[in-house]
Amino acid sequence: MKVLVTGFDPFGSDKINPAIEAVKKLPDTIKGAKIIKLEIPTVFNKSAQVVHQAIVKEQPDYVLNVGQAGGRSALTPERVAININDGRIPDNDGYQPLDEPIQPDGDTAYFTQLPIKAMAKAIRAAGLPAIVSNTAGTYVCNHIFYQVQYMRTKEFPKLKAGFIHIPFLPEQVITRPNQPSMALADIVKGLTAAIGAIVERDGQSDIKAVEGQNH
Ligand code: PCA
Repeated sequence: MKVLVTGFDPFGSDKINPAIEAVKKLPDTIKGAKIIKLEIPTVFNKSAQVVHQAIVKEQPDYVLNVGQAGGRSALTPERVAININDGRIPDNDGYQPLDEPIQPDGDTAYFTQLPIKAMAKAIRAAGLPAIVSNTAGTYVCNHIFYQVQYMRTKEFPKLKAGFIHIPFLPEQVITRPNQPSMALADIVKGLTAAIGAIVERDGQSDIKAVEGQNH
């Protein structure tokens, strides 16, 4: 089995992105699955081109895109990607779409094929906080999550794909008082546990567990 794991480069005012830092440190195999690691740009559309090329080249069974969610205190597997680009800030190429569909002929939203509840459980079993998230935002993270789902419907029907957001690193919150952070080694440990759950649940549906939220 092969899992393509991507991490974004730094964006906005940050000089570092925990996503690519953690992805680089993942083991080369997890529970027997080969892990392919790829840095992608925090750029609308270009990020999707880079991931598309890698899917064609590597033919992975799974794609897991990883991104920073500053302000979150837990690792958060994402449930749903929505068909909207709405940038709070410009991307790394200076493009700031407002309320544009990602794919005019795409579905309004796609649910992930990943076992997000099993992933959250595995992250907690590794001693780290996890929350199933119901929004990946409207910036490049939701964009890549949506684009990979769209590619799946058009070109790669056997692919299973999804997204996980991760917190800031401690050094990113030195000048951001009262913001949560997580050590890089812990993020790597949590991602490894989450990918382990993906590999273990292959061919099965997600576990039944209470992970819903009122708001
Ligand atoms: N986080 C941003 C884009 C790149 C990243 O790591 C997001 O959540 O959209």
